[in-house]
Amino acid sequence: MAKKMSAEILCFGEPLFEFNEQEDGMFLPSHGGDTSNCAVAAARLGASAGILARVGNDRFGESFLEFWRRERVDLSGAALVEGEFTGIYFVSHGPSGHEFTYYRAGSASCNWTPSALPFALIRNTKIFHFSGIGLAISDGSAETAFAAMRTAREAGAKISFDPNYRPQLLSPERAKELFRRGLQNCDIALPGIADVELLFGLSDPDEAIDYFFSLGCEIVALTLGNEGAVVATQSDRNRIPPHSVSAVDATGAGDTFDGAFLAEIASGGNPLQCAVFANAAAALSTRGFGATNPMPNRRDVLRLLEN
Ligand code: KDG
Repeated sequence: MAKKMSAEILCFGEPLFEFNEQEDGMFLPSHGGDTSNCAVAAARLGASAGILARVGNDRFGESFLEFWRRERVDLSGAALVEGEFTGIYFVSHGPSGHEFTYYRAGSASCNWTPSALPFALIRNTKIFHFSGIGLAISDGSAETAFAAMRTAREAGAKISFDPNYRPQLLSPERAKELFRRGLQNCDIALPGIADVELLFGLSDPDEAIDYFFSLGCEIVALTLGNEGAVVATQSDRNRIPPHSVSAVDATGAGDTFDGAFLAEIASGGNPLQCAVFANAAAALSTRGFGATNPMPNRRDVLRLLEN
């Protein structure tokens, strides 16, 4: 582990090296993995964000370290593990949007155990973010995610959770059980409506939000795909309309929303301001191929919001 010990937003999960199909049929190499995407989005917008991750000691793992360094993502919680490998995935684009093919079973991230956690780093963070994917890839990763979450919570951090359901990784029954536990322990819920409908059978945004409040969440920012977002606290609920942009690839749009939302929360924004900003950042992130390449910086987001 590196020496520096601080990140206001700390994201736990699996980084996946990405190969994203272009219009010419070639695959563009890049960096993905939902919570890494969230950390990169936040850091690109100027926030103090860090990653809690294990990658293999291979070229993909090294490439992640170089990438995070370039993006100013704090690396104190990143481990390059000897003898293990980094997961990869391919993105192809069909009539119903992007499709993922994974090569990740047994990756370094699947082999997390709670005893490997950097507890001091976790205790220093203001916001701890994790997702359904980190709960889905292995029992060890799920156990470690919950242990990290508990440590952060006991030290006074806000907990943020994005269910991010991937049916290839987990049965709906197990997902419901694990995600409910994630949601019962989070302050900020960042779900997407498609996942909520698939898992909990709720397609109406208001019913979905009421359900998250019943589990104990304080703030819910629900993304609605290309229909914008809804953000709610117990006392306030607002619908945010979509931006019209020429989208080519929505991979990582939800993660960009998460990173932008948390970046704004960390700097003291109220939930509505944060969601308006995040909704614009997410729209901009769909204009190019790849989970992270097209993520905007702060000036891009402000420019879109001014128009
Ligand atoms: O949200 C985009 C992510 O899903 C993508 O980068 C890959 O983390 C990933 C996953 O497990 O699907």
